[in-house]
Amino acid sequence: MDSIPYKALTPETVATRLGDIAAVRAHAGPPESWKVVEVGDGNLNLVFIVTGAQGQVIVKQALPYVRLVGESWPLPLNRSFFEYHALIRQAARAPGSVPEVYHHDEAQALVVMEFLADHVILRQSLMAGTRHPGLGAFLGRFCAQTLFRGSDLGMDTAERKRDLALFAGNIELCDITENLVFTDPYFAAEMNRHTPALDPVVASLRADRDLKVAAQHLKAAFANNAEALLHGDLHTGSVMVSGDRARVIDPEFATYGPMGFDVGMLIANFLMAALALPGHLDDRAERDSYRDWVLQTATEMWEHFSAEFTRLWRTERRGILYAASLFEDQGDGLGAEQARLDRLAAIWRDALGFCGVEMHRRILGLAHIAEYDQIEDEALRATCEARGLVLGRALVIGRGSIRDMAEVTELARHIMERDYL
Ligand code: SR1
Ligand code: MG
Repeated sequence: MDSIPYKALTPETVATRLGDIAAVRAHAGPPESWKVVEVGDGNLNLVFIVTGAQGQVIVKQALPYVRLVGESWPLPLNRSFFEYHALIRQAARAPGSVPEVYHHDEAQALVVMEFLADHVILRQSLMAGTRHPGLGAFLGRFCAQTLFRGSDLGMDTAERKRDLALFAGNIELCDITENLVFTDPYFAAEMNRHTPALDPVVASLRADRDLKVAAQHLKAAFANNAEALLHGDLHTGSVMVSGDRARVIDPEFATYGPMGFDVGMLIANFLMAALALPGHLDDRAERDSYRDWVLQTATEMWEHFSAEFTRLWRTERRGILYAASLFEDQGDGLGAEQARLDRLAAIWRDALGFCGVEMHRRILGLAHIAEYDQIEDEALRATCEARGLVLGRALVIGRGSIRDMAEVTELARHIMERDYL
């Protein structure tokens, strides 16, 4: 397919167009046996499940526009190239945490990858009240391993500069994040939407000078601080789960940015899942118990991130920064520990800020989340969303003084008991 110009696949054309690719046949069997369905429910791409005599594969193909909006919003196909490069780096840095890639076709903007049998999108699971043992640990380790090993702490200067240049090409997807996450929620941008009953809270947020300034400081950090290769869109729709197994998918927004971005986005999506539970679980006792599990999972995510980051700092710090020749080699292990704590504190502070703006944009911007959108009772939805807006603001503004996840979850529990409309 490399030689022909890009053409979007359909279920009917997948077998003809991919049937000769050995890597695909090896996993799905002969194309005559394939059954193909398109299952993409994300904002951007086509996703096909190919079921053949020998097994199943996923074919993900970029469309030349934003699927959520339509052809009026063109989007470059090269996001598939960045997704492929991010996936192979994540597989090397956090083995077993992402689907295996079988084939990439740059011209056709597609990646053929492992089908994750029995897995569902975590966001769906969080609405259904399903527990996944070890999820926080998995996500914390994934973040620490991909972010540490994809940064100046783990990479030498040549590898790092080359990679930074490569991912600098993911321009339009960065532009989406810069606008949709950090700017649009804070004014009446054209594509924004929100539940009408939120109007008074929205007006007060948009008139909140400190919040707007803070959101722009966070945008500056996202745009200027190329600290590590990020997943770039690490919400609970980018995680698939089955019992105690999990994988991270969809890194097409990959870019170099601040480590706290991935971590903060994950925390935000767990907090919103907890805040939206009154719309999904009717039984009070069941809901409270599940809320505790969700908040505990977010807490464990941060704790495992922090512990794994610490382990990597002590055992794999062979990159450009904080050279052992300045610290351990001089008998100054304490200096290295001081530097580590400073770096973790900076990541934590950033993460809280990114967490807050992610909560705002999922309620006020273009791209909402199912946990809120699927609450049919509009008054209840507005009540849950208003709590999200209030918590988001508290995290952005309080990011310099909130010390740990215990304080975050305490704040969340306090806000959950109140009505802001
Ligand atoms: C126009 S794309 C909107 C959102 O969908 C993606 O999943 C990202 O989260 C992006 O911000
Ligand atoms: Mg996605």
